[in-house]
Amino acid sequence: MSDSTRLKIAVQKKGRLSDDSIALLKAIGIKLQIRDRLLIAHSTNQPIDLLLVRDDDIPGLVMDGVVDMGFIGENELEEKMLERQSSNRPAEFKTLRRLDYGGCRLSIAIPNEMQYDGIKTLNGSKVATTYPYLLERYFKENNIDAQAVMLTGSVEVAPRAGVADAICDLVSTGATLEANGLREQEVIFESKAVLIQRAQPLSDDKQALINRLLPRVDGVLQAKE
Ligand code: PRT
Ligand code: ZN
Repeated sequence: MSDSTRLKIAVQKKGRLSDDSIALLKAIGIKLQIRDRLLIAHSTNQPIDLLLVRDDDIPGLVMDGVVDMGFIGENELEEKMLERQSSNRPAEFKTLRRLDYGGCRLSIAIPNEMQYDGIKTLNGSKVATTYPYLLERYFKENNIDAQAVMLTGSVEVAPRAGVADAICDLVSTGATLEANGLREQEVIFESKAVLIQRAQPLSDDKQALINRLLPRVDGVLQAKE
């Protein structure tokens, strides 16, 4: 059994958010011993345990109250929230802080040779994406009648493979789009990493610990400005 008195924080195990999230926890004075391949890491100086998981799992863990806090990209968080809302599953959380890393945008990109005359060009098209709920919301808001095609990987090759006409994927430098003969056309969502807390109330001790940690997070963010 896990110790329910210890604050549980979900962090991406391996990926773009891992190093910065763990560095932030260390910078606010949490000593951690992280051993490869283990799902859990205990702090040696605070009643805190880290749960090291895939980023896709973090919104659900927080929304189900399985962990108390999580570090996650807003793109993934918003997508999972829409997905859960559509099936009436718990989708609540509190955003504690927007962080200074993990920045990217979710954009629609089209093959270089494709004519583009505004978003209405997308009517009747298939758009490959890992974020169908965000994309469908965008279509709806803009009265576009297009189809989101779900792909969990290699989204950028979908037009060349004949699977879709366009793509909707995360962009940071734009190098991936360029390497695949695609050009960015519409930004549909801007994202950064955020620190979130579960919506369900915590014990007084846990909430007091979070309230002590947040000013330190602010201090670290300000020092980097
Ligand atoms: O294994 P796990 O599921 O945990 O990891 P993952 O592969 O799903 O996620 P990961 O580590 O790639 O990304 C985690 C989070 O980092 C994302 O959800 C975003 O919030 C954030 N982030 C920031 C990015 C990028 N920048 C980014 N550039 N996530 C992905 N990319 C990819 C993008 O999908 C595309 O393939 O990088 C490529 C584009 O980059 P540029 O620089 O060529 O434009
Ligand atoms: Zn993922």
